[in-house]
Amino acid sequence: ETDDAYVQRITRYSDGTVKLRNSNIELMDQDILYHLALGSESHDLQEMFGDVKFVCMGGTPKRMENFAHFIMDEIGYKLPAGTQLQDISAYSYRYSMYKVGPVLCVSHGMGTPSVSILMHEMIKLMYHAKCIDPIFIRIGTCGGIGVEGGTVIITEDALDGQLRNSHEFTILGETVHRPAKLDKKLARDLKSLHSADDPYDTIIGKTQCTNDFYEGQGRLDGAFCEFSENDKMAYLEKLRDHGVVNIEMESTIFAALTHHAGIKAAVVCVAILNRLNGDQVNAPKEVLHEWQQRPQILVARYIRKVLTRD
Ligand code: R2B
Ligand code: URA
Repeated sequence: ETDDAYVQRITRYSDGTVKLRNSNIELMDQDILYHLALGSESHDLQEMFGDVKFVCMGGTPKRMENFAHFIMDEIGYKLPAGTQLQDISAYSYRYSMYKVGPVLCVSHGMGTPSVSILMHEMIKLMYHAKCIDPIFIRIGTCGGIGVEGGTVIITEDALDGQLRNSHEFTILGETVHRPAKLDKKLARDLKSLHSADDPYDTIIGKTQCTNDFYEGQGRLDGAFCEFSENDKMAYLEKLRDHGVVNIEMESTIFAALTHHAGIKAAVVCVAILNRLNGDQVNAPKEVLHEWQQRPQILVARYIRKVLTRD
């Protein structure tokens, strides 16, 4: 049995619903998803979320609210008469979550700890709600390496700060690595939905995930910098020669936890600058806004395609 077949076997019931790799949860009389402001006893999670097929995550609450409105138009979903789109996790004051039929749109904040907490609770939500084979997609921003601003980048492999294709956890004081694997076919399917009419490129490549935006990404413009511009350029060129096309801050944890849960996942980011040309994000806000719609457009095409096929 391959590693992937093993993960599939232990993470799915025979009807395709999500099975947890933690038997403690089924023994508890209730499970509080604290950072989502939801609970397995306080809410009928199956009724609320049982039809979810796609979980789309991105950094900011506003972007995910916009995406929710956008995907509603794209899939032609109508909210029940007299209702409005509402932030389901508003009272967590942590993350925000919008549901548009089979699509859940959730903000994940910045960096590994924020995404890690959310992923635990989202995976448990999929379990409590008895969702069938959900797909998780991160739509984000990134710094390109030798890639122009506005380019859409689909992650093929997520690498950590030391270029390892895994995420390093510290659990009970011990170091544990879990593979940061994403679904290769999902990445190809997404790439195939780039249109020849799109006035920008959509590429697949390796993504480096760091724990910081400034020194951790080799920037010269943080509050501190103890390396030279030559050191920085040599490092970025080393990344590029290794096949790294972008840097962001969530891909390894996102890939590691979805893979561990047997959930198909993809990361689609837009480059908001080319790091070989500088460090500051100086594109006008209208331009940045338009760029950030590009991953959403690609993911909407994918969701539409799957929904019309099924
Ligand atoms: C991309 O953008 C954020 C930093 O500006 C971070 O969350 C990321 O991965
Ligand atoms: N997000 C990052 O993490 N880095 C960048 O350079 C841009 C966006």
